[in-house]
Amino acid sequence: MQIETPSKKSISFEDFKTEVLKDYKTAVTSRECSLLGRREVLTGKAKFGIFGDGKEIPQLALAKAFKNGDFRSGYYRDQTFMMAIGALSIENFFAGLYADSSIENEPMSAGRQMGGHFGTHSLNEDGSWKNLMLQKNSSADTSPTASQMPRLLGLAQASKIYRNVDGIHAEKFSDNGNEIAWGTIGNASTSEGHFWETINAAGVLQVPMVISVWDDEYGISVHARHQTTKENISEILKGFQRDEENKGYEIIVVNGWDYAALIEAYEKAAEIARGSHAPVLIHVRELTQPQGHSTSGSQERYKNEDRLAWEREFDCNVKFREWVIQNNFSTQEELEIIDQEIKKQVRDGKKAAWIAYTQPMVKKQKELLPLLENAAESSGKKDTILSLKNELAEIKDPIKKEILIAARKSLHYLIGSQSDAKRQLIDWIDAYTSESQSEFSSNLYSESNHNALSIKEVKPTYSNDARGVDARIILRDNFDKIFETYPESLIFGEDTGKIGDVNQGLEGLQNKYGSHRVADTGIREATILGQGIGMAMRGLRPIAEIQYLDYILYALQTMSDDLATLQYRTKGKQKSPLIVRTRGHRLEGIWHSGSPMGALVHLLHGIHILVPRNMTKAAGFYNTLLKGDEPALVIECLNGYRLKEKLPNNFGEFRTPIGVVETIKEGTDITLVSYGSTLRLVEEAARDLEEVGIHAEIIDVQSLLPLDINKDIVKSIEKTNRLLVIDEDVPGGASAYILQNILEVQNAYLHLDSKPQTLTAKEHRPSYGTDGDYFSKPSAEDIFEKIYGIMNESDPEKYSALK
Ligand SMILES: Cc1ncc(C[n+]2csc(CCOP(=O)(O)OP(=O)(O)O)c2C)c(N)n1
Ligand SMILES: [Mg+2]
Repeated sequence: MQIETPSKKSISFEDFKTEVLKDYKTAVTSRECSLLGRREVLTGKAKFGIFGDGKEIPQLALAKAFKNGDFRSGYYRDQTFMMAIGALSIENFFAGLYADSSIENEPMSAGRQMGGHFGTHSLNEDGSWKNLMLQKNSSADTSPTASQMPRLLGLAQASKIYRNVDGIHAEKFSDNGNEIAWGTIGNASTSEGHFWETINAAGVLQVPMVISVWDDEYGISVHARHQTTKENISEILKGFQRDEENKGYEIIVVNGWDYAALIEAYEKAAEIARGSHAPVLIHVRELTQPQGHSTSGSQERYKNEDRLAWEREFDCNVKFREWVIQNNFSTQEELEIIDQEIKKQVRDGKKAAWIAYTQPMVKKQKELLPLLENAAESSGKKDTILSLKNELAEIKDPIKKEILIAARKSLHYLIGSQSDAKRQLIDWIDAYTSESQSEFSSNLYSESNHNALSIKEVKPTYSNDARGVDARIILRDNFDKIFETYPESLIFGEDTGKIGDVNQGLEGLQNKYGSHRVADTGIREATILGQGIGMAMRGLRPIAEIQYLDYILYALQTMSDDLATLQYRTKGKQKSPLIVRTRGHRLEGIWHSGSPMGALVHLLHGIHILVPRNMTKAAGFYNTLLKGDEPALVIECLNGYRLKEKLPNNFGEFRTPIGVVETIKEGTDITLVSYGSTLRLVEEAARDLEEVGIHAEIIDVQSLLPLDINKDIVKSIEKTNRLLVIDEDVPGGASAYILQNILEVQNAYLHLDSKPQTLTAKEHRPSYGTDGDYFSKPSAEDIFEKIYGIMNESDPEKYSALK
C-alpha cells in the first residue's frame, strides 16, 4: 500500500512505518539518557546536567530535513537531533556528562565543555579540512544564550557566496550553495540583542538560514511574560514575513508535540531555504521540560500544578507514542517491549562510558601505589606517605586530581631525601602531569603545519625609483592582489563596499571583484563578526571589517566567547581562520582614538592580535594570515593612511612575521618598547634624546598576541640595562602585560640597573581636539622627559636634572 507521508512523499506504508519506529526509538533513547543522566548528577558521578528532554520530537523532524553539507548552530537542548544524525551515541552522551577528556570517547569537546554542548569534526588530524559535503555538520556550541546566532548568519551566508561567486574550489564545502544553516534557540534567549541583530541581517542578506525557536514558555524560572512582547515570538516577528513585493522571512508556527505537522513544517522550510535562499523562522510551541531546566534547582518552585499537569499531558514523547498507536504503526505491547530494550541499551551504554572514562585512571592509580610505597622507605615521614597511599588505594574510581594530589603531596615528605625511588616518583609525576595538562590546555591556537607562527617572513621589495605614496594605496594594491590570488577571500563591513572603506584602502575593488566579495553591511558589529566566523568555518577566507577599534566592543562577546575559543573548545576539531580588520589608536576624541589593547589581549587569547606601525606592515600581516589557518585581529593606525610610505613591488607576497619584534633604532642606554601609532612619537623623542647624548634602542613589538616569541627584548636589555614600555592604553593595560612578559617570561630583571617602567595614556578616555590628545595620551615631550628622568636618576652627574 502506498501512502502519503506528512512531507507529501509517496512511499509504502511499511517503509514509512520503519521510519516512524526508528524515530520512536531515537526519541525514547534520548529521553532515557536524560533521565539516567540526571541520576548520574544526583549521585555525584557527574557535576552538572542539562538535557534535551521535552524537545525530542521537533528535533527528529529537523534531522529529516537536514542534508549532508548542512550546518547546525544551536544550543544545549539538541541531543536528540545529534543522535538522529548519528553524531552522538549513548556512550558519547555519558562521556560528555562525566567530562571524559578523551576525544575518542567524548567527540564533542573532549570534556572541555559541559554536556549538552555539541559539535562535529570538520578537521582531520593534521588540521586540514574534511570533506564537509560527506557529513552532517554541527558548529560547536557555546553557553552564552544567543551566542550561536551571529555564527549562524555566517554559516548560512557561505552558501550564498558559493552560489554567487565563481572560481572557488568548493568541492569540500558546497554544492552550488544548496546547504542550509539550521539554528536552534530557546524562547527566552530570543530576548537577547544577538537574536534580533541576526534576524534582521539574515532578512537583508537573504541567506538560507532556518531558525527554530524551541518554546517551552520559560527561561529557567522566568516566564514568557517577562521575556517576550505579547509572549509570542512569531506574532511579533510578523513584520518580517515576506510577501509578493518584499523579500523577508517565511514564518511557520507549529506545535512541538505534533510529529506529522513538524515533518511537514521542516520539509517546507528546507525547500524554501535551499531553493530561494530565503530565511525561515519556525516557532515550535507547546514544548515542555519534564525534568525542569537543569540539574540545579527544581521547577516545582516556579511552575504551578496546572502547568505541571499540562506538561505531563503534552510531553512530546507521550503525544508521539499515542500517535504511533492511533495510526497503527505499532501497538501498546510492542512499544513496551521496545521501551524495555532501550532502557537496557542506555544502562549498558552508560556503564560502558563509565568504564572507558575511569579505566585509564584506575591504571594510573595502580601504577602509582608501589611507587609511593617504595619512596616512603627513604622518608623520615614514612607513615604519612603510606597513609596518603592507602587513602588513594581506597578510592574506587579515582580522578586525575586525586591521583596527583597523593603523588605530589608525598613529595613534601621527601624533601631532603635522595633515593632512586624518589627519582622514579618524580619522573612519574612529571610525565603524568604533562600528558594530562596537554589534555586540558592544547589547541588554543592551531597546531597544524599552517599555524600562523610557522609562516615565514618575506620582506617587501622596492624598485630603485620607488615613490612615496599615501599609505592607504599600499593597502589597496595589496588587497587587490589578495582578491586576485584567493578566490575564496572576501571583505565586508560598514562602508567597505561602494566607497572602499572610510579611508579608501579598498578603493575601486568592489567594481573589480563584485558586491559579494567587497560588500557593505548594516551597522551591526556582532553579526559582522558572526558572518566572518561562520563563513570561515565553511572554507572561505573572510575579512570582517570593524570600522573603528572603539566599536569592537559590540563584537567583543562574539570574538571572545566564540571565535577565540573555537579551536580550544573542540580540541582542534573545528577552525575559523577569520581575519578581523580594524583601525584605531590615535585620531580624535573619545570614540575615535581608543586603544584598549590590554582589554582585548585579556579577552582574546586564542586570536592573534597584531598592531602594525604602518600600512606596509599591516599589508604584510594580511599576506601572512592568508597563508595560515588561524583567526587574527589586525589594527591599522587610524592616523597613518595619509602618511607617505615607499611603494613596494611585491604585493601579495611580502609577509610580516607574527610574534616577532623588530628593532627599529639601535641604541645603548635604554630599551624602549612600543607599538602602533605611539611609535612615531617614540622615534621623535629618541631623535631629541640623541641631541642630549642619550642613545635609546627602540623595539616595535608588532604583535601583542603572541608577544616576542623569540625573547628578543631581553637581548636588548642585556645591552642597555634599562627599560621603558610606552603605549596609549590606560595605565596597567597592555603596557603592564608587556612588562610582565619581559620581566617574568624573559627574566629581564637580571639585567636591569633602573626600575622598569611604563608610560601610558591617562586613565580617562582621550579627549577631543589636538590639546585633548596632548593632555590625554603620551606626547613626544612626555616620552623625552620620562626617559631623561630615568637617565638622570641613574647618573645625575652626566645627566643633570631637567627641572
Ligand atoms: C548570556 C547568558 N545569560 C544567562 C545565561 C544563563 N542561562 C542559561 S540557560 C538560560 C535560560 C534560557 O532559556 P531558553 O532560551 O528559553 O531555553 P530553554 O533552556 O528554556 O530551552 C539562562 C538564563 C547564559 N547561559 N547566558
Ligand atoms: Mg525556554
